[in-house]
Amino acid sequence: MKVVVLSGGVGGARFLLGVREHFAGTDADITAIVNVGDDMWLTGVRIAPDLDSIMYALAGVNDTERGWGRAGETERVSAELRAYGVGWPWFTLGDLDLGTHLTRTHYLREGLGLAEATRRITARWPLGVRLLPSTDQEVETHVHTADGVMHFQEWWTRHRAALPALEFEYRGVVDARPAPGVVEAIGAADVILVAPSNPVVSIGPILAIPGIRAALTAAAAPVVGVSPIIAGAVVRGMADACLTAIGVDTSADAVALHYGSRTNGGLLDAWLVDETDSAGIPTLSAAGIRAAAVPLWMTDPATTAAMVSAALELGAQPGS
Ligand code: FO1
Repeated sequence: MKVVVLSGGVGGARFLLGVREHFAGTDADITAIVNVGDDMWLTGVRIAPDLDSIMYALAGVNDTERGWGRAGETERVSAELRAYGVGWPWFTLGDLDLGTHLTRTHYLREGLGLAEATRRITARWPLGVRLLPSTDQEVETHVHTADGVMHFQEWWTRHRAALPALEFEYRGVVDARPAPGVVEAIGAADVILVAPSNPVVSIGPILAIPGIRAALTAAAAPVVGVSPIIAGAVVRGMADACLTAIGVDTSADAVALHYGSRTNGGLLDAWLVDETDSAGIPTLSAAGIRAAAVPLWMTDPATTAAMVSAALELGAQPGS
């Protein structure tokens, strides 16, 4: 079975742990198409937070308490960079993490694309999931606020998404193309899952890459999304600040309607919501999105695997 997952970083990583768990012991081929909108150049290195969050989580070397970066991390280089006054004082590059950024930068400087650099970097660990960046081009999310325009990382980590966002701009997207393997993976998939990642700054920049939406629309496989919103609140992160900015309510139904039904040129065939959000199912059905409700808390890989199993069942049902 060929499984494609559209994914952001931390939430996507948890979801992918469940996908891998669900298919453990089978010959399933799992590909994650990962957001690059959070990526940036800083102190001479290329940082790809979502690719790295997923790689570290699947490799079991992530810092589960802090939610990002490597476990057992030290910050000696970062302290030196601060002493020199370079980089962002509010953005810490751990020493182990810097090893990843240096390796990536080395490959990019040799002329490889991000997809090939990622293939070589991830070969270090038996992840059980192939990680594909959505694009090899540099597409970076910038946030327009009343205080000016800034890179997504500055808005997110320095301002904790507290500055009201007026607009999200996926800078560079018009010239971007899907990374090698992305369109092929979508076309060959038996099922396409949309992780419960931030719809605006994680899934949004993937869908905005010219060619990806068309590939999803044309795919033979069902597209099943999992709600990142439970009972009107974000499961993690600050997605509500992003949804408000684009005029979408923080509710499971509103996010599904924002993605839209494939029957009307949108993204989804089906949408999995939490049990507490089951009241919205008839509205979604009326909009051409088949929906079901199950517990959506991704407390551990086994619980998440049960959720993945429900998403696959929903995807396999005949169309609405
Ligand atoms: N998040 C923080 O809140 N503070 C940091 O200093 C920080 C550093 C950092 C370095 C590398 C990396 O891959 C991620 C890092 N993150 C940090 C997490 C990141 O800013 C965001 O959580 C994601 O980009 C949003 O998904």
